[in-house]
Amino acid sequence: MATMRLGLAAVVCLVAAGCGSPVTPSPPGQPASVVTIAAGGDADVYHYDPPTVTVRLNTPVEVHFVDHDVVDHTWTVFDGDGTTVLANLTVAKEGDEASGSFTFTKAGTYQFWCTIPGHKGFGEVGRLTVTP
Ligand SMILES: [Cu+2]
Repeated sequence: MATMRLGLAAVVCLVAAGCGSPVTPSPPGQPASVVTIAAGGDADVYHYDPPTVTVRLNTPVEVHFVDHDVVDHTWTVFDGDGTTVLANLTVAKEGDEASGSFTFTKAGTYQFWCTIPGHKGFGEVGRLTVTP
């Protein structure tokens, strides 16, 4: 019973916020089921950390999007033509966090960018890969 409780606590901790670590990048190229993406920060306001994310086809992924500076940001995943939104999270101030569970049903590579005017042009873009 104690082992079950410990296991449940670990799962809750993972889902909650990465246990105190603001950024939990998945190993490059490895599909992740829980992803923390940061916007802004000391080095550059208009960037994502990590800028690339890999997830598995038809498998829910829990995304935590955290704002590390004082302006709004969005994490918006677009289909290839750039007009269809596949996923969207918005944060409004430093320390703000938005979370959502998304299931991507088509394998491929997608772009995400911040839809706040000007931010994409400053380089706030990234890439999401959905692997079979
Ligand atoms: Cu932004």
